[in-house]
Amino acid sequence: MKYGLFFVLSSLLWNQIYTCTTPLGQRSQCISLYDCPPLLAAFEQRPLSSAYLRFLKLSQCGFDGITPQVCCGPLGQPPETSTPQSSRPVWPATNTESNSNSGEIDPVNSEDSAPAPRDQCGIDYSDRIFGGQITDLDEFPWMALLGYRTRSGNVSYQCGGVLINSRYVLTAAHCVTGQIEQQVGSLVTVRLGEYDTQQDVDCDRSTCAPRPQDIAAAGGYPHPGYSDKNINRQDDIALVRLARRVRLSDYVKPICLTTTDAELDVGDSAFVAGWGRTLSGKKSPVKLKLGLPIFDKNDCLNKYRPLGAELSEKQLCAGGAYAQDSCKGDSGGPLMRKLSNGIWETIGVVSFGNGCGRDGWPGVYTSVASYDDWIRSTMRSTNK
Ligand code: 4AZ
Repeated sequence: MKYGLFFVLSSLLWNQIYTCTTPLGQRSQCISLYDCPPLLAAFEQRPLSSAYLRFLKLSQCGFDGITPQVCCGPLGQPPETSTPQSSRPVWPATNTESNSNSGEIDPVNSEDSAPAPRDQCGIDYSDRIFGGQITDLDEFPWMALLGYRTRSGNVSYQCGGVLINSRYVLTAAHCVTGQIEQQVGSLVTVRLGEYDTQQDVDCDRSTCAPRPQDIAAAGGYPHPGYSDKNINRQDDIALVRLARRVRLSDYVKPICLTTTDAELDVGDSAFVAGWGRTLSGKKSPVKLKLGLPIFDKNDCLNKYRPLGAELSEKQLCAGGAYAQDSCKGDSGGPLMRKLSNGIWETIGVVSFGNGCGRDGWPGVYTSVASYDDWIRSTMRSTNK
């Protein structure tokens, strides 16, 4: 499908950034489609409606190698409509078919400036017993996969994250900035409602889940204190704003953020989930989960100090048993706990470790409680 569109768009050859006029008559810049969130979001809709296709064609201003260049601006109804029929507008905010996948780019909604309200997050109706590794189809419906545009033009999913309201995903700073950009590519898309990455449609014995939702990443906001150079990975936390609101369902729901006063004791059980590397050394195609105990902070400090990683008060340690750990690919995903009222909250973000699953070596997690203010203020300032 994508190559089909590349072909349609390939009528012009142009590879420099230059100013151009969008189909809506605005002056803008001719840049890569992958650097233009509103048009990328339209491009990634499946099925791709003929209206979006037409708008994308009108927006195209060149080609850089195999990458279409677009005159980047908001989607809208272009002035001269040569398409017959349909007097009904099909462009953003006017498409009210709730189940359609034609995916308008939503206007800013002030509800998205804060984490989901406490009565609307962390709800998981699945009732499987922990200890098994494979999750239920509808378990941990807040899990997100972060996709990066590689040099070859493909999307590679390399990090996890959690949905915290209809428009924001919480992840690790090292999943949105630094080495990952050189080693993998830039973050371009977020997948929600995924279960088995090798199946188009995921089903269990009785039901099938809707297809996953792929939404362009409109912005990645790493904590300003994060630096790749810090071996202790302090402030390894980030928010990703989606180019449109996700459709919530049984398979796509936000998780709660832990409240700042929540105490954690050594040995308390916590859980990680994701599609990261398993003992086999390969990334798991299926969403996995694992129960882990909170690890003593002082013991953890003493373990990591000789490696030059001085852990701070804003980090948590969990795990430490052989082969019971998060690993590469789980980064950015959550360390979670289930409260006695059945509500799930995220207490940590998968950050780093000394390898994976080594006996006596817990994984290190960014403590979400320590960043409550930063999360809220960043959501307020970026939801524009
Ligand atoms: C990684 O490389 C990674 N065991 C993530 C988490 C852990 C180790 C490595 C923690 O992304």
